[in-house]
Amino acid sequence: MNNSNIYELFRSKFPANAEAVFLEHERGNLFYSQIQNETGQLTALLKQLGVKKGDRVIVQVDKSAEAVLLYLACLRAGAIFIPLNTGYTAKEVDYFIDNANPHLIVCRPQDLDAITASAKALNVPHVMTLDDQGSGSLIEGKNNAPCSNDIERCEGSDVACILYTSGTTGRPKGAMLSHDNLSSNANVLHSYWHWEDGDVLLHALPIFHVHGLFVALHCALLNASKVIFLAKFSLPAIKENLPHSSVMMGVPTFYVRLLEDPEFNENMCKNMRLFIAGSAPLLAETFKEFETVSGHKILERYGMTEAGMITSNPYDGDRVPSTVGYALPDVSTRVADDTGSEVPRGDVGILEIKGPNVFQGYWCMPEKTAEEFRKDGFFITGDMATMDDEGRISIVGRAKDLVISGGFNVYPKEVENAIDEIEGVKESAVIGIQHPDFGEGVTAVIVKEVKSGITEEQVMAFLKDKIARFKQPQKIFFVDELPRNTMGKVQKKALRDTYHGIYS
Ligand code: MCA
Ligand code: AMP
Repeated sequence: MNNSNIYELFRSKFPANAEAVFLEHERGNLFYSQIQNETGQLTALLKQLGVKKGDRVIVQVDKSAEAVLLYLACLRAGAIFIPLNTGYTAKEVDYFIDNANPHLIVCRPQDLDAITASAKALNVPHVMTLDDQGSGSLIEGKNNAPCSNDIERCEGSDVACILYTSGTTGRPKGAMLSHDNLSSNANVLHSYWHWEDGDVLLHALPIFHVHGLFVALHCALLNASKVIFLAKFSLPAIKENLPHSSVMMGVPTFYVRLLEDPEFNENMCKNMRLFIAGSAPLLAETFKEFETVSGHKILERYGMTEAGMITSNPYDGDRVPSTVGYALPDVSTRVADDTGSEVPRGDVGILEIKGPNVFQGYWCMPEKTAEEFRKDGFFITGDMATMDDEGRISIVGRAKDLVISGGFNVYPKEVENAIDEIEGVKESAVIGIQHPDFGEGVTAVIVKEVKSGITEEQVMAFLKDKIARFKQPQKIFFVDELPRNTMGKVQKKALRDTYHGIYS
């Protein structure tokens, strides 16, 4: 019987050459030939700690080669890996710990006290640390552990990872992704984007979301490619490394920032084969300007946490700005009305999808899962789209109330709930307004209680420890009342029209 553990797939592609570099990072190189032993020791450590197949491991750490090894070791052990955005506050992390009920939490040393207190309160058996230099109690434990040869036997439908995504109710949901969800998507992207021998990936994304963790790293692993692994996006580091790279993946903000740099030029891209963008809409003007300056047409693709990648512009055919291309092989898509019936080609509807990439449901939330699937198995993405006669898809809006800032999702309800808790606030509405750098800027419109003298500074001070920095409003406006329709629902479109242009 085959083992569907995705680690087995990666292992089958490790190159024979002992000198082949996997991650080139700021402290040196991690070689492909080291992965099996390094993850073997981590797997043994996980077992010593009592982590069994299906147990959850929450990981909120800075980006490092060791963090990638920990991810691979969790896969190998059959544990369920749960990466968390390092921007989340202790209060937000408490929710995830409570919801996921992990056996182990790996955190940054500076968060150890807070996490230990939460772990104690929520009966989590183990907390370990890992810092951005690759040190911590996790690594000490690993160095003292034997090297396991095991790769846990998994069914394709076994859950490999849970990634939290917030919802319109403001309560984050854990999307369960199986080994088959991940491997089917990785195989498709590897071939769709024509990965070649010798490709080098420039990696500047965080590794706690689908884009940086799955799309980027899985493609590189399947190709046995070298990854230039930057701790974060920084223009000087990107400019220095672009000439030695052939593939880069980024959120639109990466491309906007590159274009603002007067030194960025075509020569820097001379070895580049492919620039890929996603996680948020890429403006047509960014696509065109980038082509003029670099000579490259950015390949835009579309996806979401619940399904990995769903559509892509073609590698060989036309890459058309403001479109996200075609459904990937094996993925079925339809643009539907609110009953799930397909609308005529060219009409706007909600994009629904089905395929081996689509997740297994939300962790411990069967009713939420049921709400988002049609009876025939199609998942309702909440994105508004059109499809032309050839099947080319454009994302034209969102039916869900969501703001995307620099590629990070912010659910207005979550921010509104936090603001509404503040004494002196009667109610609030949070909207996304076009922003030159982040795509959308989180913007709050607040109605004070009568006689309240609450200020912008007080609101920001209150939010500081409540919600992650990227969710906090970039601008706040106080108004006498919010615009409402006859049903009493806040008219966010009217608010977006009112504040349009405030960031330009
Ligand atoms: C940082 N800040 C932000 C953001 N990032 N504020 C709003 N939105 C953000 N995205 C805050 C910082 O905390 C800082 O606050 C201030 O903004 C300025 O920081 P700056 O140095 O300019 O930002 P940065 O650190 O350079 O980060 C910008 C970034 C980063 C490089 C665009 O946000 C990023 O790497 N985004 C990628 C997100 C991503 O991977 N998304 C994929 C999700 P202060 O000054 O107060 O300290 S997966 C997904 O969506 C689906 C599946 C898909 O299709 O891929
Ligand atoms: P997440 O929940 O972080 O996985 O974000 C997924 C959402 O990001 C999708 O539902 C879309 O709204 C948005 N998204 C991702 N890629 C694109 C794209 N290329 N164009 C427009 N929106 C996108």
